[in-house]
Amino acid sequence: MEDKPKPKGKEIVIRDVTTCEATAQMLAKARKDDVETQFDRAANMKACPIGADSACCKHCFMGPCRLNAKDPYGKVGVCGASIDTIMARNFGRMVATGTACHNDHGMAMLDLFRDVVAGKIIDYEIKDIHKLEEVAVTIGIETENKSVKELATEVYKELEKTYTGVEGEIPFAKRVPEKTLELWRKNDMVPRGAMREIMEMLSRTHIGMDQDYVNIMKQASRTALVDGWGGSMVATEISDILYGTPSPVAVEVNMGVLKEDQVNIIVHGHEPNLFESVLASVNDPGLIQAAKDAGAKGINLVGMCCSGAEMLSRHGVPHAGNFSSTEPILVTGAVDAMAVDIQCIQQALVKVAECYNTPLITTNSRCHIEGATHIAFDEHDPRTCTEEIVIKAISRFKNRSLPIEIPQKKGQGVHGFSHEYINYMLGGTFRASYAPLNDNIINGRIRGVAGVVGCTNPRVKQDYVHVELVKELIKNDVLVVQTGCSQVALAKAGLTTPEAAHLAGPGLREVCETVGMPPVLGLGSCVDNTRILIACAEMVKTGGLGDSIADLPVAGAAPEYMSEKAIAIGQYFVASGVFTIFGVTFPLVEGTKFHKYLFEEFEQQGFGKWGFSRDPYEMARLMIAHIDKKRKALGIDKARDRVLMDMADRQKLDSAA
Ligand code: XCC
Ligand code: SF4
Repeated sequence: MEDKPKPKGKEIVIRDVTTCEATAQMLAKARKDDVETQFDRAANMKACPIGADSACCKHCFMGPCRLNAKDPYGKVGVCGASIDTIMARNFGRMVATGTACHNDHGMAMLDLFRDVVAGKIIDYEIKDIHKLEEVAVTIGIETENKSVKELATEVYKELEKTYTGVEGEIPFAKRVPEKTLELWRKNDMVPRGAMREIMEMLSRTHIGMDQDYVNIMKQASRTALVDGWGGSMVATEISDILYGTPSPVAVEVNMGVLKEDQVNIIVHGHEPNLFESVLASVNDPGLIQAAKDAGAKGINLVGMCCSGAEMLSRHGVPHAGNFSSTEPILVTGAVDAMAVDIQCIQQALVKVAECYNTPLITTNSRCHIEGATHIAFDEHDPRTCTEEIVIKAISRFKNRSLPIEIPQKKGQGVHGFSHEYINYMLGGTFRASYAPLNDNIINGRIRGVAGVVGCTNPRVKQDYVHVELVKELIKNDVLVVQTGCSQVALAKAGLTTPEAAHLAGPGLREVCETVGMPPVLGLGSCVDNTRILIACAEMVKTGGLGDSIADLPVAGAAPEYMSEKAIAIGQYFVASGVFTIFGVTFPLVEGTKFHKYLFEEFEQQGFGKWGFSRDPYEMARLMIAHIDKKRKALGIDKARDRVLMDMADRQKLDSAA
């Protein structure tokens, strides 16, 4: 094959680039097959050092200008822009792009919802009326004596303001704890509407506009907040209303979920709409028969990345792996079709898929890829597209000619912990509430809560930082909540099982064993990070842990992030009051005013703050230190000391015996 993406240049040492055994096995096969992946490209593409420091600006053509990270204040851009202005503008634009992606996704969900409610779409329906009512109540809509259609129409109209609002506050601002909201109001940071905030962010970063990094970051925060408390939250809530709120379900993960004797279809991307419809198609008796006629035992539907994480949480659909495994899985030769929608779809998939005769099918009008097969997906007639996908996969199965190698790696875990479910889990159906969680934090059995989320990135060893960080946190009695590719890393490592409680510290273990829950709770995709925000708001509301999100003993991390969406998520957590630490690299020059602002001064103003480390143990140490600082401020550090002393006493007794 002429176009084969042959690995060029430096050869990778496979065990240095991933701890995922299935991915490692496929990287070895890829080498044999002469096929290149992101790991090879990363090894041979030195990251641009100036870009990595965010020390360059190409916002106008008097430049592009590049400053010197070693002497950041030694010069300015042609227009006079300082290093702090340049870094803040770049940061603001990253937040705007990430926020745009999540809002674009949320808006697509809302479009679908509107047409379902209006009866223009019949392939989807409102599945979770209880959730619809709950959402209505939180945004101030009366639910009494209204039909589902009336209520849904009102909810739609109100939530639409998340995107189109030009003044006032976005609807879900009503969910924000009063004191946190007051702080935003004081700082002019309450989002009005996503389109407005993203537009203003882009405008303010144009040449000759906002040139004060503090003021630029105010708008960056407002833009990020319209992601977390806006578009992403709408995406999560509407998906729950249409497809059902997740509840715990046992699911298989890793490449071993592929089946040699079945037609394997992978769906990869972010919007659940495509995936839900493919799920309906693979259960179509006619198509199942067609698969059997082609010699297959059946059709095996598998997810990857974020829409995969949603389907795993909602319906127990098996999940084959995270972002960095999307090329390696094609190397199995067992994938009969990969259908993608939007976000995190690497262009390189086209060539790898070609090497193994796998149809790579784009479906969304916003994401075509040169060389891929495009089959347009339309929610008004979804099955036309998804049936064609299945037919293409069956035909590929029938004509399989290359050897197949499926890594026999498969693990089971429990996923699907919505923020609602946390109520029941700890409180029981009898007294569903967050009080037991708060109590266990106050009495010190649970030291605090950490969100560990985000991507994988070939610049660091795949899954390694996620897994080591989470292990370290639970060992220290920190309950971990997860989403996205990070959740899949931990699922593959076996930490999303109740049995993993034995890896937790004594306090957390006791809670997990009593309730029968894993010490690591998977909440779904990246837009479902909003479940963490809501859980934080519930913890504040329940009482005993301060009166703003910034008071909570919680912390967040995206240890292997790669996308601008992750930057937007990080900023909305920071602006909401959470200490958030990133790995890999951080786009700024250390020792500058901007650096100090993000890493220290934000917190002094009552927000959260940013942190950075590449080392999982150092990350854990910083997160735990922060949690302990918050415990101390709340005056609950004593309770925790007592627990520790009890343990120490017990050990003393043990050794004396
Ligand atoms: Fe993409 Fe969402 Fe990152 Fe994974 S975690 S690499 S953004 S798929 Ni969302
Ligand atoms: Fe250079 Fe200023 Fe133009 Fe940026 S905006 S490229 S710093 S002149």
